[in-house]
Amino acid sequence: MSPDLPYTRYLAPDGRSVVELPTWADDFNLLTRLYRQMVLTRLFDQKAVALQRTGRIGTYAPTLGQEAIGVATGSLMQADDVLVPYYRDTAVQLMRGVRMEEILLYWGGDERGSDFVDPRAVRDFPICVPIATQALHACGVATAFKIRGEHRVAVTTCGDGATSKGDFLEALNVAGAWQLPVVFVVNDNQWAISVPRRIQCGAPTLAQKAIGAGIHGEQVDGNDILAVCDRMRQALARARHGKGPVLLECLSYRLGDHTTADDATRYRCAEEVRQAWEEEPVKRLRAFLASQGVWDEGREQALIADCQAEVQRAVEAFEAAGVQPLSSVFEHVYARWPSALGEQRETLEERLVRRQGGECHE
Ligand SMILES: Cc1ncc(C[n+]2csc(CCOP(=O)(O)OP(=O)(O)O)c2C)c(N)n1
Ligand SMILES: [Mg+2]
Repeated sequence: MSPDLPYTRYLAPDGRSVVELPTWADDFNLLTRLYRQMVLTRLFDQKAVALQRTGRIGTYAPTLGQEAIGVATGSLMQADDVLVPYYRDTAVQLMRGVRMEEILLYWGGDERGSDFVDPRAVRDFPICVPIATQALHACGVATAFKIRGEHRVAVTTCGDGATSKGDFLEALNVAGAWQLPVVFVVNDNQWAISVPRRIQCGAPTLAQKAIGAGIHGEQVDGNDILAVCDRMRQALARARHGKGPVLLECLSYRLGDHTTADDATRYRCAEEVRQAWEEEPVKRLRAFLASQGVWDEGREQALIADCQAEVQRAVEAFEAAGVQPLSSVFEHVYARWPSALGEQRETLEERLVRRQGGECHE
């Protein structure tokens, strides 16, 4: 059964408006800034995949096709809100001020990549890989905001597959029971690795999972940044002003492989992917901006060159960071040292001393 939940779309895949646009959509400075950020995210994403292919970082989860969701979310959160992200969140992390070199360090297996420098991101959580557990962490953060009487929001993201997990449903439940200032952004990109959305869950929408928890849920076209911004703005305002949590299901498509360790051609057909490319978010906003006379090929080329230079600078900063000493594997794990770990560290130090040149990088 499908309850009558709202679904919002402003722009068709060709960039034409399908309903009257919100008034803020006249702000072309804002829209071109959002567009720049989407292009920057995509170029960075391509570079991250290339760095994995050449062995300079480990596994990476591409964000290709999810740029509108993350850029919209990041553009509307306030600096003192807290982001509790998952692993396909390059777009929103960049909006929060996480540096590209930090993202590369993280995927290169270096803890310094989760030690964000930018003040906007400093209280944000690191990427969460265990599926859906971050939804509960976000409820913990939101509970603290509520107890302290602060008008801040915890924003947490996850995929469609994550909504099948107990952790997600428990998080919705506690958010509803305690009316927490939390927004759940579900990136419904149609696939959970090789499992398609239609066999993940019997409900016609994922947004309706909110109903059982007594919270507000709705769907939005996740390829339409105007729609995501509009609904995200409402969701944040609602949560911030004590009116309860929101589940925003953003319908999108994972255009890339699940991660660089995956080959999606083994389980989904080329025609489906070709159709999904017709809907993709970057082209859609570009077509809208062009139709309004504020974008053209010259601006596009200049933007790409500018973003590529920014990505290149980040790659250089990443490479200049060097490799951490081996002993760093012991750091930041325990406040008080378990004795077994102390022995392991001593053994490592002895071995390093025995090797010529002292500290080595294996
Ligand atoms: C607790 C847990 N179980 C299983 C996995 C393995 N795993 C990694 S990604 C993934 C699929 C997640 O799909 P979805 O939630 O739709 O997010 P997407 O990757 O599509 O963005 C699974 C099962 C994991 N990381 N954590
Ligand atoms: Mg998915």
